[in-house]
Amino acid sequence: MPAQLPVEAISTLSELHPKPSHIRYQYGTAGFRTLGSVLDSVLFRVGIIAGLRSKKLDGKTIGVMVTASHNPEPDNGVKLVDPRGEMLEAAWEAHATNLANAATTEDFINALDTLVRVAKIDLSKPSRVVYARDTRPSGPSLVAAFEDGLKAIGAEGRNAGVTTTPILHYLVRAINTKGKKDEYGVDSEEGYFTKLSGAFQKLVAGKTALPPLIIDCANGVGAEAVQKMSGYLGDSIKLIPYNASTTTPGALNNACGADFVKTTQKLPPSLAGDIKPGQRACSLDGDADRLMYYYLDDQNQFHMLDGDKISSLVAGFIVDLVKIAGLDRTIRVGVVQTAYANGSSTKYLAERLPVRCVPTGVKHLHHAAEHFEVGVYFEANGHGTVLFSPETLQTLATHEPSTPAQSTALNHLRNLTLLINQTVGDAISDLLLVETVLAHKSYSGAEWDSLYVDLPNRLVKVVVADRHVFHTEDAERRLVSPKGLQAKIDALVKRYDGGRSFVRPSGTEDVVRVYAEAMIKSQADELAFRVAGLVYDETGGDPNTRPREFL
Ligand code: 16G
Ligand code: MG
Repeated sequence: MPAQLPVEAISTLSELHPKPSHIRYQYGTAGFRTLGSVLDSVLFRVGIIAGLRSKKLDGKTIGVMVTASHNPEPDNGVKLVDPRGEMLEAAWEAHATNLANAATTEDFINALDTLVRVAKIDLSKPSRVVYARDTRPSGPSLVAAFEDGLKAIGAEGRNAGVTTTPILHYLVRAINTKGKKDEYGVDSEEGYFTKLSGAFQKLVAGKTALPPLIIDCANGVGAEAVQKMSGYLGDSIKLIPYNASTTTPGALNNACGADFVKTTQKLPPSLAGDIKPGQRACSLDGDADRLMYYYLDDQNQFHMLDGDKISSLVAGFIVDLVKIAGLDRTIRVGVVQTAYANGSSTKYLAERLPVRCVPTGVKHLHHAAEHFEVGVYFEANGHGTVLFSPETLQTLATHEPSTPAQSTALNHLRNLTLLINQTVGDAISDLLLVETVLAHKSYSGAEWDSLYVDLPNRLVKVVVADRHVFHTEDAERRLVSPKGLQAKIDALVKRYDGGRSFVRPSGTEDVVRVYAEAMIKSQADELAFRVAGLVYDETGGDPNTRPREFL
């Protein structure tokens, strides 16, 4: 008889983690995410789901990260990581949603039974799960609920403690490739720090010393990782962590962090006075998978260097190295962006290399980037990385350079494959990458910034009765429904010099987002608000409560 679900254990433990009756959960672009206080049952169930996913994949290790990234401190969340360190396969997102919403223990067990049958899971296989959490106060009790889930399904758990999302992704890949040809690194935090810092030191050896870098850690888990990384970097670069108060209540992501900088286009107030004209600094988000750079010019004016600027800097550098190494016929470097990419960045990049636009969300970018030999992907919000295809890694490992210049470029490329965390966007890996390029180019923040001039832009949220009536096409750049709305937007956009605007439902908040850009700031603002007005009216918004700025 085939192995059975341990129904008794699941049932007993499930009763300790009942689902609140009034909540509907959804496994969205960033996993399950909502108030930490209502996630207990979800975490318990995710423990079981992770165990089943591992069994389905022949006992490979699955990752689970407990975090709500840049959200406010009371929120929390959880996401699953597949064996290569990538996001959970889409079909299982639906399974996870379904299981999280089963009303009772009995319904939950029935849903598990169905999943085991439909997905043909062999329950006799082993199951292994590695998990970690960020610094949120709700973390420890949610992890305890999750561990009950592991116990219920009989999965072997490895607790990676408090660490960043990208380190957890690294661990998953390192564990699953251990002792294999494509071994990703030693499967420990130390392995991660050693791998990245070693590559960085080689890449910047002999270059002009880099100035110390102020890092706003969003009062999150990145602070601990930055401090640890500092110890491994020797004197190659000095990192100065700011906003490193991980235990101060309410401090996480509050008036600091990458999302604050990107959405307000301002310096975190806690840094004011400490960064000097000409100096650059950067912000991580609450789980250290996003990165925003910025600097003050000689007039003390703030300038932001976002994901698009990082992408342009990095892609240009890699294209040059590939060319110098004599590999430009075999290795095609491409860039993946979303509709939020600044129009100037797209223009700058498209003049130099292939550029693809995909819908918002890391998994879309990641998959599109895999189609290039070297795929550079960044969202404007600062999440991104660079992927080297297996064939490219092979080419880099075996290529015989014929000149000293080729040999140097080849070595740099090899070290880049080690420096870059290819599983997912990683703020710490990305900032070392940025510093590498700046060291090679001897660029200041201002010189980097001058690669192209950002078009002024504006992002507006519209609260609507039902955001699910909004459907998009063409990588979210056009609406297909509500019918007729896109034509109105088109007519409006035409009236603005350099105008571009698009509307999409958020995947993480109950709002519709409107983006607009134009040649001058006041026009970008006006266009965004006018389009927001169209959206508001279209969905039956009450004229008396129409926000005033929607003209
Ligand atoms: C999530 C996504 C991020 C995306 C954002 C958009 C992952 C890991 N994260 O944070 O890539 O930019 O959602 O949010 O995929 P929105 O749909 O609310 O605009
Ligand atoms: Mg994040």
